[in-house]
Amino acid sequence: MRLASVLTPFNDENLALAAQCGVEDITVRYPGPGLEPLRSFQDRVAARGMRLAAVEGFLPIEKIKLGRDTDGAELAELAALVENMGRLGIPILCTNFMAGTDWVRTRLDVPERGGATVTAFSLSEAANRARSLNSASGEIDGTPVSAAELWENLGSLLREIVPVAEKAGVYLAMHPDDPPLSEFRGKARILNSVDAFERLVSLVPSPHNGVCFCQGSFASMGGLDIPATIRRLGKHIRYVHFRDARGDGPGDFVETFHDNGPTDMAAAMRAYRGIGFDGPIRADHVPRLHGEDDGEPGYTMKGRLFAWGYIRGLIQASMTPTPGP
Ligand SMILES: [Mn+2]
Repeated sequence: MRLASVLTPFNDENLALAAQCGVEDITVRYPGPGLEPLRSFQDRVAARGMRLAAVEGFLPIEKIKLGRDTDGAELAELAALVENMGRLGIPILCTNFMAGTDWVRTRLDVPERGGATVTAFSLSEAANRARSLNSASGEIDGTPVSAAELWENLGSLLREIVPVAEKAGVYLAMHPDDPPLSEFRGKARILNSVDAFERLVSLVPSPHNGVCFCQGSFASMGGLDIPATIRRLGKHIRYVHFRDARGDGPGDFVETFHDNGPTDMAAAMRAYRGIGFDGPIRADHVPRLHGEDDGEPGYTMKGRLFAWGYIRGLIQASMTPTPGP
């Protein structure tokens, strides 16, 4: 397993901090069309002795999700991205299939340990206060879409893009809906359960049609045994977002420090090792710490420093067999 991170902002200071703290793999948000923007990121990451391992976020697939890519422009751009990643040896493209939003929260300032703040979601508050974070479009448009339509659009996409990914040597990793609701503001959500992920990988069976195991999103589905779920999805897991959430299911949860939630994170790490997972495991959303009041919720840097150390410790501990009684 390789300790991974996104850097926000992606700059020389944060690249240096990552390299110093033992981060091995870096994720970048989609920088736009063409080989050169990716190559430029890759060169800066490689100069610090790390690997550019994944692209995620801001992908050109918003029309595809809604079945409106009538001229195929988005599909062509996505295929070009996959091919360029293949040329550069960037192994993982993390996608999601949330239509009209990216991740959504209703609060951005819930107190966690020592006054650090985290994000939370409450369905009862969502009518007025929902904010879509990290969204390419920014706004939640009002066009309804059904689950059947989304599955159809997803199947169409995978039938086109999985062969491109196979040829390029790139692994697609689908992120769960966050929150993993069945519907949000008139738009169905379909990647909201373990069954849904088994359906996803069966649509176009291939090692290149895989799963991003966003542990916090699975935790907020409610009632799941996380290590058992990791074992159930097993070989399909290509990429891990490591975090935790506390609450009563997808309509009411709050994020936590990586070491302060309900999930047995050490057991989760042993489960990844047990399934033979050897890919990037990325520190996902982090609390906002003292002095970071203006930072992007979930994506400030001080909490990430803490998360890197904690995750690196768990990775190393997972290599050692648990002593017997
Ligand atoms: Mn995630």
